[in-house]
Amino acid sequence: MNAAPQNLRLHPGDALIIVDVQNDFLPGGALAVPRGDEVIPVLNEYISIFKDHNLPIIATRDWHPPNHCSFTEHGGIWPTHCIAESHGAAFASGLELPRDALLISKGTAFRSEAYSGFEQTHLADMLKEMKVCRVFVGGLATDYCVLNTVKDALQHSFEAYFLADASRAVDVNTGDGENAEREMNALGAQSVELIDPK
Ligand code: VGL
Ligand code: ZN
Repeated sequence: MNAAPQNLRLHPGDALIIVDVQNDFLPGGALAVPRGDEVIPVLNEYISIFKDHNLPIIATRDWHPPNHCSFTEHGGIWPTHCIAESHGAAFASGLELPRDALLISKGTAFRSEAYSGFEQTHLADMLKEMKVCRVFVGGLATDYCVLNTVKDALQHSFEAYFLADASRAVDVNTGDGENAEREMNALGAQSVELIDPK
């Protein structure tokens, strides 16, 4: 239970970033990620580990206006999803986010897509202010918001780890998830898993 991710000793300067674990991305949701619900118990384990180490926990959420440019009816490629304040945009009820988790809303401007938690948000400044050096990123979906959040973390000079057991891919095309993981690894983000997942 209290195992750190795979041979890594967590220390001050580490932070957990949970990406878009929202109803619309779960099975039955508007933009369901296959087996997306499987990340919840695993992320709850990561949450409890980071909490035990007194390390910051950040949760990003897709938080779109009703006319967002990513929606098919407005010229985008996705079904309408994660409208700010809607049930679909709420965090999965089983996700045990601590009260002091830091929330990052993204994709809030109708004109621009924002897959990454760093895009048009204060996430980078926030992390630097907290003296964070390493980020551990997992959630939904591997091939979009997790991938882009990891890439931006590296761009901002954070060390980034991909929580492989706590992420699932949309897989619009077969292999998208695997390719995304390969891309993250090639850019320098190591994949990690819990030592003893439930
Ligand atoms: C996402 C597609 C559209 C994600 C968000 O969270 O990965 N994917 N909006
Ligand atoms: Zn979106």
